[in-house]
Amino acid sequence: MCCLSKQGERNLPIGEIIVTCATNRFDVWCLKFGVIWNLAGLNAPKILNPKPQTPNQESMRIGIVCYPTFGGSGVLATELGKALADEGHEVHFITYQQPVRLNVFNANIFYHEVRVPTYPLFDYPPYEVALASTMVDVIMNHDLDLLHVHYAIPHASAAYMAKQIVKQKNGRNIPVITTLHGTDITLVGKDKTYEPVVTFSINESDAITAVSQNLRDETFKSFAIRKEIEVIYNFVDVTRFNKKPIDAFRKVIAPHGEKILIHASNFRKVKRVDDVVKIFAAVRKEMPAKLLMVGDGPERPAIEELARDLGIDEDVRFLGKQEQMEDILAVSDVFLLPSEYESFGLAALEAMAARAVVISTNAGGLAEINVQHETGFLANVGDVSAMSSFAIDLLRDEAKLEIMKEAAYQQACRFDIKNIIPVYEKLYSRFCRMEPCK
Ligand code: GMT
Repeated sequence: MCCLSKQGERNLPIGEIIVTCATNRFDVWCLKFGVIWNLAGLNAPKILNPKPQTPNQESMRIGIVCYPTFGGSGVLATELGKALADEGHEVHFITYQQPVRLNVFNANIFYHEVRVPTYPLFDYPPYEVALASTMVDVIMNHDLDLLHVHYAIPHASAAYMAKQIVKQKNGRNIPVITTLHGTDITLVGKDKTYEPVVTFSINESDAITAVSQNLRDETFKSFAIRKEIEVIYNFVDVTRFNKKPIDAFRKVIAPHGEKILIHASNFRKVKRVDDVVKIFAAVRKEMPAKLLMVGDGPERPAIEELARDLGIDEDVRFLGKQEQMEDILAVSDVFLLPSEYESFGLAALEAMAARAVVISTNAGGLAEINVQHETGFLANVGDVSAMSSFAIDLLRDEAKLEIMKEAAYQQACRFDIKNIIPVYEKLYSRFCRMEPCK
């Protein structure tokens, strides 16, 4: 069985052992019986999957389509796939690039890259056509039981096309599950240019899920959806994020014991990152503090300039895109998320699992996870003054900060991966029964 089928890799069968070498990273990794050897330097083998991977009777072959980037939908889809593989299901990721969180070896995980050939005639290479064709190839050659697509555009319509092709080719009816994540509905999907295709392909999905009650309601408001939309909340692996702070790291960031505030996003307008900087400037006036800015995106240059204009740039650190969020969150006291809209706010949930108190807006589904005055604080969009006051009062009161950190953690536990994966499995098996499951 091969795992990663990315360009530039070689699968070398040696007797019964299959060794896969990937040369697309800094290090050369070799996989041997589920053990990774880092040939570039580390001596000790890293056992990545302690759980036995014996497929259970209900095991399914699941295709997952998502954006492979740092966006919330891609992160969630990847974590879902990894967890399903741990449960013994065979998971096939179909994306144009290896998903950022797909950083482990698991014999049940396969990766299929969507290649989009260019041609001088194409100003816009037809990604959706390439994606649908790759889906057909993977469904037929790996005998998938179902396709689960994350983010409607263009994944739901490409899945519809793939479904029709497979039906015509061999009479199989491959179930398609579409998970709506947020901006595919509230921003991009509503645009007249996309709306007819989005409405059609959502309606043609065998099952539709939304990541919050708010997103479900917004979808019914904006699109003529004829089917039920099930709410399956975002989840977090609490054991991964519940980490002890690394003292040395905290000292580097805040050498004099300053409070640490943090924001993480893709720095798009919808995140209102300027409000993060304004809130921090107000806090900074009252006490020594540091702000960590994780992520990158179009608003970053303007935000760096704003920090300089407000005279707080010395206390603001832009860390760029980071994979080890659990270590960064572990040293943080307050997570700021003043978004214009969040269907759910996965970044806030991860922060809560790491015991950071979330100060956010009450937009979208944020109030479904962040409980006012209990696990964190919420204010109207743009109410910088309220969010600043919440932060200042909290950071001045050490006892209250500790109580709220614990409450944030307890709330995150309700969204633990262990509680949500069985919900997806149940949904899959319902649709799997449309035709015999392997
Ligand atoms: O805006 C982002 O952070 C990216 C975006 C995505 O679709 O990749 O995130 C959306 O999906 C996440 C996972 O379901 C949600 O937790 C985010 O709230 C949602 N973002 C927005 O609604 C703006």
